[in-house]
Amino acid sequence: MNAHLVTLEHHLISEQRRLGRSGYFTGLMTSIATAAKVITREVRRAGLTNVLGAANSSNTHGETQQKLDLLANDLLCRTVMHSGHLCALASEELPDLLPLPVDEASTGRYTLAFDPLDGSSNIDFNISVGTIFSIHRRVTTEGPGTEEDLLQRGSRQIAAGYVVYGSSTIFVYSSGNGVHGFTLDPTIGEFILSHPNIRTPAKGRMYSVNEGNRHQWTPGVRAYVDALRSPDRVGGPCTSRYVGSLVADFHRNLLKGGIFLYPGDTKNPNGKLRLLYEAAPLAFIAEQAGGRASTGHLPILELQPASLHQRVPLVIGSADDVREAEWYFRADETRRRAAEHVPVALAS
Ligand code: P6P
Repeated sequence: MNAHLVTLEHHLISEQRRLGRSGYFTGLMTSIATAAKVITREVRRAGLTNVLGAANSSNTHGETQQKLDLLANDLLCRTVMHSGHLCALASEELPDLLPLPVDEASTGRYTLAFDPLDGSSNIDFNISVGTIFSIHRRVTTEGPGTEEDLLQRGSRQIAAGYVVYGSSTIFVYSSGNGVHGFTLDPTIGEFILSHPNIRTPAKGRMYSVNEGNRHQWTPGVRAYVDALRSPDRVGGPCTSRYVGSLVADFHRNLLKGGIFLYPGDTKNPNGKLRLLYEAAPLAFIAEQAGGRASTGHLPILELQPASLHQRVPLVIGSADDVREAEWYFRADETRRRAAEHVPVALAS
């Protein structure tokens, strides 16, 4: 029996009071939660309305956009862009910054970057999808926000979170004071605190990677995954779980323990996932929950973004598992430097 009912709004206001924050941040988060409720409705009805399947368009990455991608993007943009809290906004579905009304963009204190519907290619098959978002405080002091306000290190996020549209809709966020999960009660339209203070286990028994890319992996990645699968591993071989929907894989590993990898490989050295609105917000959540997130070599939260849609390799989840992966990946770095005749001992 739930001792007392804590809604997302109540939690945000408590955080606001505790941190002595303005209501602007609370207002922005409430707008995101409202969009998540509407996206939930559209995802749940997708098979009954004409929103399944691909739109006849592709995004800046050349990926075919799904109708629900565009709908979710439009919902999020319309919900937050008139909130008065944003100076700049970026979306996976938009090639550049979304121009905001000048008066809003000039006074807005925050930036928002999001992937409106991650994993959307799975929608037609009723597989979980998700929304991922990242919030920074603006750095420019006047006028509409610019890319400079968005291209900040993940360690400077003031909040990040995701929504997973699965068997239920769960809103997970952190504003730097732990990670908290809220389950949508559709009968009252409220997100109710269901996962307070999420802590991810130091080590898990599950790994998530697309093993179809094995032929492109570097030796270190291959050696690590082989170690996970080995019958000689302490505790026996790990279990492979790969949904193909980042938020679903990440959320399961966050709660149960485990590791998600989308490494760079010989075909895509920077992997597939985007830094600004996928890797950085999930890294913030992972590390707030006691986990770890890196490229396999460098901490995700310390990377300085160079562009809105920059891709990065991602190794994220239980801290001990990520450290073990980094140890194997370091062999790749050693080989690379040896090939460049840079003695590792002398390298930075
Ligand atoms: P692959 C979905 O398209 C996505 O961006 C993530 O949600 C998911 O983890 C990944 O791509 C799956 O990519 O190449 O394994 O199909």
